[in-house]
Amino acid sequence: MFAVWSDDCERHEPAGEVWLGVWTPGTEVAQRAVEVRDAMAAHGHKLVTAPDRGLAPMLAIHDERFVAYLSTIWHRWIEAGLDRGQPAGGRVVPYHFPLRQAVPVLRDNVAVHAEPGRWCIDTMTLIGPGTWEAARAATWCAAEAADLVTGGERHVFAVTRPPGHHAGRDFYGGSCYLNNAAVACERLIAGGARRVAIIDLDAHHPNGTQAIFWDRADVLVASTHIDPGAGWFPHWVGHADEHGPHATNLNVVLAPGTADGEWLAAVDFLVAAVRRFGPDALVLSLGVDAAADDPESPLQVTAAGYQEAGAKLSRVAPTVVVLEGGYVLPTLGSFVAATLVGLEGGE
Ligand code: SP5
Ligand code: ZN
Repeated sequence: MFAVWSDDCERHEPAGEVWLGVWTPGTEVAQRAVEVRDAMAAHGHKLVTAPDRGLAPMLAIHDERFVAYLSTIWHRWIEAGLDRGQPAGGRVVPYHFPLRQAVPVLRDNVAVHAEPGRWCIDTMTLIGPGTWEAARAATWCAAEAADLVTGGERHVFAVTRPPGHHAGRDFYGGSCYLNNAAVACERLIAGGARRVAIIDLDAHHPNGTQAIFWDRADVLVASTHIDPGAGWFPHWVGHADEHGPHATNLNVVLAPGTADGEWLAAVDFLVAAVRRFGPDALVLSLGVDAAADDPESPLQVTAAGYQEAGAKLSRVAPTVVVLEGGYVLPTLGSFVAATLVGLEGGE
């Protein structure tokens, strides 16, 4: 299948994550995209470069002022001298959060160093010199993949990095800035799909994707993930009782330690719901951080499990696959490749 790629996706270097007040090494590194791209080439997939589409794909999803913030904040951070004492290049880190119950009016004229808290949900998702260019290019990959599917391809993979499923219409976090799956979904609809389903296999709940499509009757968001109630990101959201006003949101939560058998049963449940929904197209948010040795989740899924999940999805509808999480560099590419083998082989 085609694997859509952009060199710009390597330009984002998080240089760390501020977690529980400590500057820890970042997990969402540029090498992830390189590993996945190389695995695609090794498995005979056809690499194509995403063309520059400017802001149009992201503006079909994201708030204009949010996009203005993302596109300018790193330069303004540097101009304000806020990189003093930071890693080379400087990184935008929020420190103050205007919670609903604390702030009567969200004003525009705050200090540059106060702005990030308006848009960012955590302290782990830093913005540096190439972050904007990489996140923008990932939306180009997603849009190009969607248009290839609209043009008749059965399955297309977009090597989207940074990932996107934790980013909402006007917020970012969880190593995500712009929601690539949502961009692909909206492009499929623009191309004629009347109903689209998004299946998310990342170990974490897709809080951004859920929020974007919460009140949409024409988009089903179905995810299985580590139970946020068991202590895992995104903590406040992703529970089983979150269905949305049209019952087009489905969360299947999993206990720590869940392995192939139960995980695949959850995938079966999602696939059955998607079939009942009857979509014209599918977006697969493929995070492979449910892998047994992934440090970011306690799920215990094997590469064979991912391949089986791919096979279960192969006959559902024409599919855009976007990359979400997955942090074990030596095996990341093989998990993605295995899923795509299942997806194509199940036909
Ligand atoms: C796209 C995706 O998979 N995002 C994952 C976001 C979850 N991050 C939670 C981080 C919790 C602490 N991780 C410790 C690593 C320290 N570097
Ligand atoms: Zn994840």
